[in-house]
Amino acid sequence: MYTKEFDRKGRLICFEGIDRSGKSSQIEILSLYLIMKNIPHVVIKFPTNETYPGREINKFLKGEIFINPDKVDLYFTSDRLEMYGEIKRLLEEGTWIICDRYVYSGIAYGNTMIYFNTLEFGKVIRPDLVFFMDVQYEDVKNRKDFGKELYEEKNRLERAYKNFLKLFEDKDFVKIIDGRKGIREISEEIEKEIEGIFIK
Ligand code: T5A
Repeated sequence: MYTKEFDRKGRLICFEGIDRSGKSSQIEILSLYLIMKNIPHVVIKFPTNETYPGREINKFLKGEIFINPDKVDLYFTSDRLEMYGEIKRLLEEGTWIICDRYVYSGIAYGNTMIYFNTLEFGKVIRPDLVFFMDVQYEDVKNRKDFGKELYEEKNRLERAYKNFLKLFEDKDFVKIIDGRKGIREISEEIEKEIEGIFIK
């Protein structure tokens, strides 16, 4: 799945989980922590607003435009493909990248694995660490704004959750976080993990 290794001075840290699992809340806190530690970093939220497919997908998720279901995964994948070059450049120059979703969302939510296999295979930049926010549909269905987006629906989230578990089983670069804990408790766990591995 991954591209050839290159000389990276920065770190690539990704957050994954089902919708409303608390990724953005944690990334906001982590970003403040990295500022305190004087670590230059950039947050990238997939789908992005940096690329044409990313912008189209964001409109689609809000129900503003229609995209044929057969093409949706292709848009998600194309968005990432356009961003890998920039991610590599930033990592080489020493900037840390925090990703709100990554290729694993493409696989866990995906309808058409073939797009992933043919287009993204061999191009993904390997993350240094992935935090998986472990919460299920029942835990998030009453969180604020749940259900506003097209994909936030029971069957889809249950399927994505199971796929994430399968994908992350026995992966040493994945840290599973109990996302039912309080926001502050989780952020302390994340900071401890990052401090332990990357910050001397
Ligand atoms: N998708 C994405 C694909 O199908 N294929 C792909 O390749 C990719 C990249 C993206 C959708 O697209 C799909 C997956 C998604 O369905 P999105 O708008 O980017 O849609 O959705 P999310 O990434 O899920 O972003 P959300 O903002 O919805 O969720 P977050 O960031 O996980 O959650 P957050 O932090 O905003 O929190 C949600 C609410 O919960 C509260 C917060 O205060 C907030 O109100 N909260 C907590 N409450 C209790 N306990 C905690 N620990 C809490 N943490 C946060």
